[in-house]
Amino acid sequence: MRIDIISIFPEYFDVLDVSLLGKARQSGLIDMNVHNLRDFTHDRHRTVDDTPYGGGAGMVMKPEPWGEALDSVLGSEPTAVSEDSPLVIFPSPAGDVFNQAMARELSQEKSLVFGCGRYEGIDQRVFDHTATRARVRLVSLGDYVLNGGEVAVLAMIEAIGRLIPGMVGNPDSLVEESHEDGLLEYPSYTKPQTWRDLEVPAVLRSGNHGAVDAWRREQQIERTRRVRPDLLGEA
Ligand code: 6GU
Repeated sequence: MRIDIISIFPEYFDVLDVSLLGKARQSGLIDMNVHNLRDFTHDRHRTVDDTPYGGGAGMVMKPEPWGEALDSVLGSEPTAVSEDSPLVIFPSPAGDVFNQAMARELSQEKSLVFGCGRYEGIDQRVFDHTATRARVRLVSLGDYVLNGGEVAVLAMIEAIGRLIPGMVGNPDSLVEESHEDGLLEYPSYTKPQTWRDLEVPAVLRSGNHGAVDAWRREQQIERTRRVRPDLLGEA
């Protein structure tokens, strides 16, 4: 998968060199390219924002640097938008909420472009123009406000990257985790059997695989009912 990221803080993405994703980059499974939006400005101050038309608080990101940055990533010749067009994702609290199903969907893409906004947002025409030559989605991490899209994109790339075939050592570990079956994960235990007077549940030491599976399922349902009843309808 090719991933391009456009941001005024490319340093945010240095952490993607470590851990599992770092290995995926070294092995060529993920080809990631971070672009500094300010490299697409032409004034001495490398200006990327300006005051909003219509007034109001804060600053808005100017369209010109975004246009040039996206031209450089997508190519500047006009092309018809199709299923095969790159997918450009703009992280935004106004977008569709990111979840495991979306991560799985996005892990199938050949090319993802992330455009990280800051300040009060990006000039609307950047979205409108990009939609004439690529597929465009606004995606939110949840109902709270971050200062910019960078941290949201890090979370999305980690969730997407680990679903790319060849990424996680044991594919079973992907199946048995929270959200994959619409339920939260069951509690896990390892040795020692007693720790600070706390015992590992007897059923897990019984050797009865049917009983273990039933107990785990029950725990998943109970935990989901308690913490995330909204998920139970879907599962
Ligand atoms: Cl994707 N961006 C920003 N700026 N804030 C957010 C978000 C995204 N998701 C939740 N809050």
